[in-house]
Amino acid sequence: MSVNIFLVALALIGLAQGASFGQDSRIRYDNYSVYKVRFETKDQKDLLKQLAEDRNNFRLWHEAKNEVHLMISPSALNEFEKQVLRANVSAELFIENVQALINTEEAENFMVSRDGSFGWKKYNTLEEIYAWLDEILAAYPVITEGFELGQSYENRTIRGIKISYKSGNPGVFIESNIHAREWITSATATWLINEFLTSTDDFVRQLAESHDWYIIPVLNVDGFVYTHVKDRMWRKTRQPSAISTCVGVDPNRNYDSHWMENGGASDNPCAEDYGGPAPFSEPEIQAMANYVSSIKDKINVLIAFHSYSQLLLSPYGHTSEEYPPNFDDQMEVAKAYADAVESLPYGTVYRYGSSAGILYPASGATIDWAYNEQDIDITYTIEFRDTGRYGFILPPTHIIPNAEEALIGIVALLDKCEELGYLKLKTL
Ligand code: 0X9
Ligand code: ZN
Ligand code: ZN
Repeated sequence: MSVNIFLVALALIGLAQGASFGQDSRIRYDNYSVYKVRFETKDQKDLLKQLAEDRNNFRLWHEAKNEVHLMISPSALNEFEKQVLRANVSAELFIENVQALINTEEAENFMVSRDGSFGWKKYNTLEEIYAWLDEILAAYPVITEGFELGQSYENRTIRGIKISYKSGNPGVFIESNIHAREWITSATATWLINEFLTSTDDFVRQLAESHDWYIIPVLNVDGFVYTHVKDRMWRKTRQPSAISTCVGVDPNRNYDSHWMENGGASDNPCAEDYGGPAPFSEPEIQAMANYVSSIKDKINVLIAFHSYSQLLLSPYGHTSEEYPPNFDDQMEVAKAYADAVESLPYGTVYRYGSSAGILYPASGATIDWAYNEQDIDITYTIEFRDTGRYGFILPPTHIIPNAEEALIGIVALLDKCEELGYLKLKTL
């Protein structure tokens, strides 16, 4: 009896410690700031990217042709200021304290749901998303079908949903949350699923019913869980490296298409864009590739959701020397999306172009693999809101406006695809 009480007490202490350990062991970003740095020459860019290699103090949030967004630890601010002067570039403070944004986000999530219920006024955990998915599948058994891509490195199931109102529809595939910290992507994907099933708007019903949808709300499940329990700013997968203490691979550099070419990925396991020890080294990406291959004849359009910077990016990622044969069509399609989004009262502006053309070489990405190796002629990366004010920690009040933009954008994109002849059935 007393032994039992002792054991119960021990268990309770263990639980309490576990809980506080879980809390306290979260990686914090107190007084980490984010600067937007504009540059002109390659030397300036190289100097800045070299800074970012000191991973304890600098982290690259975003990179484009003429600017980088750098997160900087408080202790490295002096060094940063020195380098900015030395390189003669201009730096603008965007976020003063990353931890403050994370705290606000956490408080907002908690205020909206103390009970772990699902919704779009907050960001949901993987558990909440999967529980909601189960409800949706149960509520719409005829139109929907759940499927599994496979297991992640940490043995989580990667789940997807197919929505099909009738046979003979063109197929649209949506990949979401391949990058762990890009929470707005799964929030948007789940909102779209809900709209496709419940909306009473004619134009949404028309869109939903005339396409077959294959949607993966969270592809990088391990990384996503890790951003919720440990490090809000995590990007990669969670598979350890055999040659380094650094963990994870950039899953959007891991596909077997021009893998590691042209500096489009790093061979350093500590880098945020590490391509992995081999193509398809990540079980999540192998699973995704197997699934897409198995249904590629049914897929007309593939869209990968990312954040942030409000861009539509088309192939190629591995080179800007060459452009795909249907590049002009892709630009028309992108323009349709951008124009539609801008016409909403929010007035949000999206820019577009090829990935390597307007951003940087990025090889082994989903959309390039789908385009180059799977004969899917319209593939897009969409980088959602915002342009840096909040970056990855976009307040939940943006979820619905962002999702409305995605919806109207996708309507316009698919209308243009239809007009240009991209929605014909591939196998007859
Ligand atoms: O670098 C990436 O993987 C994407 N940007 S993000 O900030 N979300 O990490 C852009 C990928 C676009 N490039 C290709 N599709 N090749
Ligand atoms: Zn090649
Ligand atoms: Zn991304």
